[in-house]
Amino acid sequence: DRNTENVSSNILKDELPMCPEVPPNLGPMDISTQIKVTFESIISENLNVKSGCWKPQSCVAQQKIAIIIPFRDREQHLKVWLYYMHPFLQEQQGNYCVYVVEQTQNTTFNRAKLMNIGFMEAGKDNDFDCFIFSDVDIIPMDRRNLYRCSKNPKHMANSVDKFNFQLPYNTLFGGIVAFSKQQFLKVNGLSNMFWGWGGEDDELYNRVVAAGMKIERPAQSIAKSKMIFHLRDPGNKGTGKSFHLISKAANRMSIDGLNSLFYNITEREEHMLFTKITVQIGTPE
Ligand code: UDH
Repeated sequence: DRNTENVSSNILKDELPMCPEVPPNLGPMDISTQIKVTFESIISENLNVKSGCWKPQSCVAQQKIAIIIPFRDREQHLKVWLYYMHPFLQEQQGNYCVYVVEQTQNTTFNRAKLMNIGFMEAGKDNDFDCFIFSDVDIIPMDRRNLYRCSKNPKHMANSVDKFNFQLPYNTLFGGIVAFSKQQFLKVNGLSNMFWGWGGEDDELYNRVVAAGMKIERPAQSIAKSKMIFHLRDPGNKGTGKSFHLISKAANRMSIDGLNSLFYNITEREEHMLFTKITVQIGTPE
């Protein structure tokens, strides 16, 4: 009967071991950012992914991870990302869901706001422990670069081909960052005030420091990643006005961020390979 069924499935669950902290057999991989793939072909190779989510069957993952991608009009990049990242995250035995947060057309892009929205919306679906915010155009080249949260916020794009695999400056905190739920709440998310390209990542770095945390980075030898070549998108011009905002991060942190976030969801799509949340986020004041 149903009761016995429940009991036996609980026993089965209890018997699963925890997944190891470092999954076995990880190493470098070959990637080409120029591949042409279709959603159909990616789905056919990832039949166990449902609404962008997957978890290991042989062990219990230590963290529940939401991957958040700020997005607009980069479908080709998204396909390349999904093609490589679903198998990558599965090799790492991650319990994860992918969220694509799409800004509606015709307004200036605001990457930080989309990241905040991803955090809020994913948090309504599940009790995620860990949030990894990734640009759609960065693909790691080594599976040892673990998509996991750590004791401190983690910057994971510290060795990108575009910058000759070097860190261009010490406080760089862009591309891919990982925050536990508590860490992200502690900095009140990102500022909502950065419209157009640049600055929001530097401001986030200052928030982390102002909140008394340090940042971590993986060893550069395993953090190598490729950026898909592209030109600056229309609607994402740098304003050059961010310097003042960046330097005053500590003062604004408590009033500008998750607790001052307004948006309007216009669509939610449960794609096999991701959940897409389309939002109106307004325009610069
Ligand atoms: N993004 C979009 N659509 C846009 C703008 C940005 O999806 O229209 C997202 C996407 O996830 C992207 C991220 O925001 O990866 C960061 O934006 P970006 O790729 O423009 O910024 P990045 O600093 O690149 O990575 C700047 C390259 C400018 C090209 C200059 C060529 N010399």
